Amino acid sequence: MISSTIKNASLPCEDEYLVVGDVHGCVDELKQLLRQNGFSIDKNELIHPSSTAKSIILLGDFVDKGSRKKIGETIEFIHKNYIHLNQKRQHFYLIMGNHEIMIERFISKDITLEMTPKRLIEKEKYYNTVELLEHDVALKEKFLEIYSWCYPWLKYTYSSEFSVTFTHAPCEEKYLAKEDMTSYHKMIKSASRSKNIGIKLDKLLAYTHKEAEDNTHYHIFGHLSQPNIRQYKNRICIDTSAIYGDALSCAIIKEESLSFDSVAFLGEQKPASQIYNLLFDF
Ligand SMILES: [Mn+2]
Repeated sequence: MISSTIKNASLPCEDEYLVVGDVHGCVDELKQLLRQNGFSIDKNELIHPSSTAKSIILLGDFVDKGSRKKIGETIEFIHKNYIHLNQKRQHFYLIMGNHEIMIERFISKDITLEMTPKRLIEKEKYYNTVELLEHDVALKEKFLEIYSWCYPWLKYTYSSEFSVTFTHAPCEEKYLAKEDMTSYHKMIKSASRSKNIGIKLDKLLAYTHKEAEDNTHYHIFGHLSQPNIRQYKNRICIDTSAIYGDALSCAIIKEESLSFDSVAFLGEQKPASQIYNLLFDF
């Protein structure tokens, strides 16, 4: 279960934010994306920003789908840099994804997670981090710490005209940036695509376009593995399917400006495969 402790989710607006979509073990692409946006990485894998006003947000789903080696490296990289970058004040933020939630439930032996044969197949097919953590106690401890650091949502408010809310998954407006457990779950996972195969995302998640507005109060999310950044009015998906061989993307927020950048899949591991279900395809 997600911690019910309410964390202050307001981001200081004097900082500039690099907001990265679903990493899924693509740690090399993450490092490259950081390097191309004003961060250097030293021989100990520590991140150094070019200015103290630069912060990083990862939108969740850091793990699973990638190779065991790369998932391990991703956990190590996030863990050490979370501690390193947040020594004086917070510069590195993590948002909870549905994969982090499920892995925590598996490894903490959540009794509400029944180990049916179907569940064991799911574990192998979708949650390959679990097996890795079951065989590496130190890495499991690091993962659990990372898990405890995750926010269900974050919000950047620059002015009455410009704000950006960040969550892992898209969700209905009524759940966005709310503090109850139902809203937490809605911000972390939207309706399952694997249980709704053949249904177009724009039908399955119709609220993403129906509730979209023509203003600069943005909602940026990941989770939906798209072939490129998808935007409709103030709703933006930045999960550009790095682990499926496409790219790792980020949004860059500075004062009232919003821009994007990407790094193509580097081929350091075998890509996963999927059939794309396009968002905002009308
Ligand atoms: Mn996800």
